Amino acid sequence: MVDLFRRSLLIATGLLAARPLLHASIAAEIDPAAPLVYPYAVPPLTYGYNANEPAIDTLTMQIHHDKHHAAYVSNLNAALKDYPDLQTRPLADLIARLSEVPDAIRTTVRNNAGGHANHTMFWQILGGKGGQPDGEVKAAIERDFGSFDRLRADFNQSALKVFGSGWAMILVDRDGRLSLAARPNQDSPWMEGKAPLFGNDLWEHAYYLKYQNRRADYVAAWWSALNWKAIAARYAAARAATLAI
Ligand code: MN3
Repeated sequence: MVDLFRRSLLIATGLLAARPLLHASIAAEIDPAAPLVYPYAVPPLTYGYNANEPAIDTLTMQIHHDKHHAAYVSNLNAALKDYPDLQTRPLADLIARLSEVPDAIRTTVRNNAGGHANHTMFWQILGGKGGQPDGEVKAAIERDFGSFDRLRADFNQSALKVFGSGWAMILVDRDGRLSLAARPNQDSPWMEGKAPLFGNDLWEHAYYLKYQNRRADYVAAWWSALNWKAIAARYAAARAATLAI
């Protein structure tokens, strides 16, 4: 059944033909303070599709980045096409002021702008080798959670409690304080004016090809692909109130 599912998914997404493992245009570096503006675009990965192996398999990365994220971006751009006033708002501002988005497109913007925000963050904080944070992030974790092991255990427990699709995240406030949060669907903490430091995508599309129903295995393995340098850059941007998404 899994093979059939995998094959039909490959055909449906046009990935059956062999594809190179590396993205055609890998960005040199991440600027966590660069605002996302209309027309929105899927940010290129700063690492290869295979960089998160074995925690996240190459095919999942290809479909997730090139198809799922691209769909959020395409839907968002289409929704905003006839709303020039909204087009001038950077993404974090757009979703922080959802009440100002007309009824006709508000749900579409919530889901797809949230999806764009969440996935942009997600690609930024992956592509690393896991391990443990150091410097200011390590100090903040030890102050607010007691230890890195405690944060990881609490985060994983929160991730397993998310019913259906959603996200587990660590938020960071202006004072650098960290807190654990979970959000359903593609809701983003920016919708409440809160900044995500890092988070994990718990939609089945993020792990089903490799893990099927074993979300706990995915959640445990995911830490080995984290890029603590990128997370430290996000932390510094949050402290400077320049974190863009
Ligand atoms: Mn996703």
